[in-house]
Amino acid sequence: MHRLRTTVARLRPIPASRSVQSLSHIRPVAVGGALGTFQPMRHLNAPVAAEPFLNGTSSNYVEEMYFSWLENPRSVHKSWDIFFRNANAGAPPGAAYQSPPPLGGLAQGLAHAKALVGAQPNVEKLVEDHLAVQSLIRAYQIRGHHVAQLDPLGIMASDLEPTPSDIITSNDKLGFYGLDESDLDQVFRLPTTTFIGGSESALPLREIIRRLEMAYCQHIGVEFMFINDLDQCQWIRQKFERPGVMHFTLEEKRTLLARMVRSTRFEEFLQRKWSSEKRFGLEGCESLIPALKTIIDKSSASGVESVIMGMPHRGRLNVLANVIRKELEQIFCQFDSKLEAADEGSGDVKYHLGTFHHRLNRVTDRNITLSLMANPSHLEAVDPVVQGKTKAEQFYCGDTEGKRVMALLLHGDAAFAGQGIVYETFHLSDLPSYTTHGTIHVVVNNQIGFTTDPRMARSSPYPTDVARVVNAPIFHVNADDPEAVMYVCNVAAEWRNTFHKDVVVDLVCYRRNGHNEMDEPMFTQPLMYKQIKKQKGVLQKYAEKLIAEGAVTRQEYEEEIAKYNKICEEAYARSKDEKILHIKHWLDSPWPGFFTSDGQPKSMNSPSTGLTKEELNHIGNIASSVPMEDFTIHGGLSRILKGRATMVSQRVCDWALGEYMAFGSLLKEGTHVRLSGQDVERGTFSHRHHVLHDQNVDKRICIPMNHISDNQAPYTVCNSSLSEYGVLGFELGFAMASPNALVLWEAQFGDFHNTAQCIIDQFISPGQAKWVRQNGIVLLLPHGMEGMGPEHSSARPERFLQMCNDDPDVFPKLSGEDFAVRQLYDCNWIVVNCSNPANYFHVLRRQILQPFRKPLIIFTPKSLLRHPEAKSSFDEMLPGTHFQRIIPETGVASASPEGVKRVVFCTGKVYYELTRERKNRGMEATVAITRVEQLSPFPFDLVKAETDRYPNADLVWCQEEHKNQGYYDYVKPRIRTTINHARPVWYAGRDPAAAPATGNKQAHLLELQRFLDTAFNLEAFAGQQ
Ligand SMILES: Cc1ncc(C[n+]2csc(CCOP(=O)(O)OP(=O)(O)O)c2C)c(N)n1
Ligand SMILES: [Mg+2]
Repeated sequence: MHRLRTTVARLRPIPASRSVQSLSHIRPVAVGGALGTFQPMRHLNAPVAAEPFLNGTSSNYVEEMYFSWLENPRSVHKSWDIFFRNANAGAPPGAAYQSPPPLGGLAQGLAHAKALVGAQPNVEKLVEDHLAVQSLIRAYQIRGHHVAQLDPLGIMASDLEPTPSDIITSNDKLGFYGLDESDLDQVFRLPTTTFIGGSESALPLREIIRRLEMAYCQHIGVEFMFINDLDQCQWIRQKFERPGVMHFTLEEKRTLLARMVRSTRFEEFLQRKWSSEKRFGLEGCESLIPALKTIIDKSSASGVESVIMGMPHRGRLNVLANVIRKELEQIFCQFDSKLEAADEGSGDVKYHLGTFHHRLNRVTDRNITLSLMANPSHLEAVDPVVQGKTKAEQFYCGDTEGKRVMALLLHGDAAFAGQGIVYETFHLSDLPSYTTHGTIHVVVNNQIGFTTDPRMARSSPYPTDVARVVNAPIFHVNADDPEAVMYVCNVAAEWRNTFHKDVVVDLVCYRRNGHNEMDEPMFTQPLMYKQIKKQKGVLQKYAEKLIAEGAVTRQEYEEEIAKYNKICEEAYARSKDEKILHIKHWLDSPWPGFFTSDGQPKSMNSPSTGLTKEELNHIGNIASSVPMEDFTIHGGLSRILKGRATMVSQRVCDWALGEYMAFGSLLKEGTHVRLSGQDVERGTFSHRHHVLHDQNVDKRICIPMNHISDNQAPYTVCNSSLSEYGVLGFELGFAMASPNALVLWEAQFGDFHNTAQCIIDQFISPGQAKWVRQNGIVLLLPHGMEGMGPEHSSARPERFLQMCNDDPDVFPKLSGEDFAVRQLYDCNWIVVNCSNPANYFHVLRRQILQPFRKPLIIFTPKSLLRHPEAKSSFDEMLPGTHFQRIIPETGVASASPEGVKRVVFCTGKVYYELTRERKNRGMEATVAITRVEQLSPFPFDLVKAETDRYPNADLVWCQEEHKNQGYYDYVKPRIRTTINHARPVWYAGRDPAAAPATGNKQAHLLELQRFLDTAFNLEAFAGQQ
């Protein structure tokens, strides 16, 4: 391990260091053979010595006071508190003691104390020495991990900062505390903040140091003293300090060896059979397998029934084989390049696929489900997805404390330190709507990232420092000591089970080969790899240890190896029979009952998404009320609710009410709805107000949506942390767990989605193609050119449209009534821009009522939220109504289509600008305006109907976005294909630009007017080709 610097401040043992400071006569002494080391002389005139009352014989009493004070300053009398405080703060001689306030009964006790302390001459040394030993113990607890032997290669020292001076690596270091060798046999009372004594309450200094070394400086380095909770610190101390904690039964050792055999021999088998295939082997960190198995066993024993795992490439196949217990032949046949793909979709490489396995845990005899999530190459991107899926599983089984479902995340050292998503995910760990009640993180710390050394890859001492932000304990362990690994994994699992908080196991190991099996590591890490070549394998080392101990015979060991080789060979033979590669076998999140047995949708119908007027009224009334007694809402909100009530009585909806109708009805029908994102509870634009706050009682809230009906599904609406990558990933994971939930993530403004680009590009857009796994997540992306400047304007529709998989050049076969549903079924995601609340309502409901799941991208409005014309009548939401992929012209122009000179196609808010302009110009009869509400999959059939309807019109695409942005590049070729290239498709919109919008309001309005002029100037394109 290489460390650039250590940020932890040096702990000063207060009285001793004080005495060092106040001592000018330092003389060189030779201690423990360290000749010439400067040692402070024992200083008997330390501040405490000058206190007149400290000259008695009552050492026990003073000690008692002192230790009580250390534990809890309030447990001793104020006068002692002041005294110890002053002494610790370095009060000058004689000044530490202050007279106590005259306090009745206590005064008596003090008088007694004074009488006692007045009698002992060397009490000041005693106090000083105990303070020194206390500091020494604390130093080991804080910094023992600095000197622990964590690196199997033993090369970490090359980059280490000097060993901390307060850890006793040689006797001369005792001087730091004002102690010397003669103190080694002196017996010291142990403070309550250590457990090294076991049943002893006092130990000789020599033994104290030995036990501290055993606890903190062997193959385990415990980093935990930054945790602010005393109980948690005490818990960890006793787990590592108690003498004899690292004891394993014969059975445990033999199981551990068998697991090491599997882990090691699996990689060897792959290497033998496919020596030129990349597999990102685990060699150098084989103890990862027993580590994970230990965590799973221990968690299973404490009631965990489902473990959801995410991990990168390193050792993934091994984890699939030996932890998840994926059939070996399924893994081996992935290496056969001649296998045909059986499923739709493009598939993925073998070290990205996920899987799901339900089995009996043999150690605990309990059933357990293990799933490994599929993931892209993008390191750590899967972290929040795992969290979201874990949360969802907890939610569906009512596991409010994480006792039954848990997340287990694996990391590489370089990625853990380097990728910001790790930090973003940690910050979700304790948020009420996002916590999974503790994740166990395991870092495969092979001290390298591809070809890059840690000293070039991070600025923190450890790759795990990021975990400190959430007070997660970090257990560093030398991965060449499988028993130490097993021990920390047991403790990690117990920690999670006890405190339900995150914990990190840092497996310090090495990478025996290059980054993959084809890479030559000597190009870049010659010395490290010279050392690695000399390194005996961990299995061999451990087997020799157990054979020497008599825990296992050589013959038994060899039989274990032969047994596993046979298992592999047999599976290999079976894998040869596989002719077809079923990606379906690699599903990580099956949705039982949702599809037919062969994975098809149960129907190809999309039922009406309308509601009865009674339902609309009922939900509308809930949306306009405060369904809780004695609940005072803000006056402004009362007005908003009153406005909603008026709308309901007038049978119209604005945007917020349309959304309410969609969510409320789905909840009533038993579908869970979860809306997450920054400030979604109120809504960025203050239109939603799904959470009402009592103006008189702190934190008292009311969520009317949860008062729709008695047996409704629960509604979750949650303001998120300020992270897009983390939160969108989380919601995607949540949506994976079940198809029976409407899961929505809303961006504050649409353009902020790009900090979550990786989730969009790697999971949402291609997820089904790569992993045959559908997902119905909804992205709400506020979008619109409203003069707000280059940011906050564009949700970048062009990017989403560019990733749609429908062919611009092929006019689809329209046969069959289910064309629209089939089109949805075939697409990778759905992109819509609704121009009215009814259509928004329908598309949200369609998302659940359709017989399959696809991601849905919705560009949502800002100013339209309050636009008087952007309202819908209840009539547009009644039974029989449905989402309109296109809203055709219904005005004067449509009545006499032959007279129409131009059809303007558009989408979203610009429709209202176009209709206003048309009215101003009196062109209702000559210009038809058609709204394309579903951009993708492109409604070829309906666009054709529109273009056929207006044979004498020219065709214009109008958008408020710049020409190189927005929708133009997507719709133009598709409209052209629709009309068989018979007519041009003209453009009216902003000119191409680098930024999405101008920062100048004046320029914004000018641009708007200019493109509206173009849209309504029937001569604008005359003479153009
Ligand atoms: C986000 C991202 N950036 C870059 C890469 C390319 N890459 C693949 S593995 C790797 C090194 C990873 O090092 P580490 O996390 O220590 O894992 P190891 O391979 O050492 O197990 C890199 C840079 C990637 N996969 N993902
Ligand atoms: Mg690494």
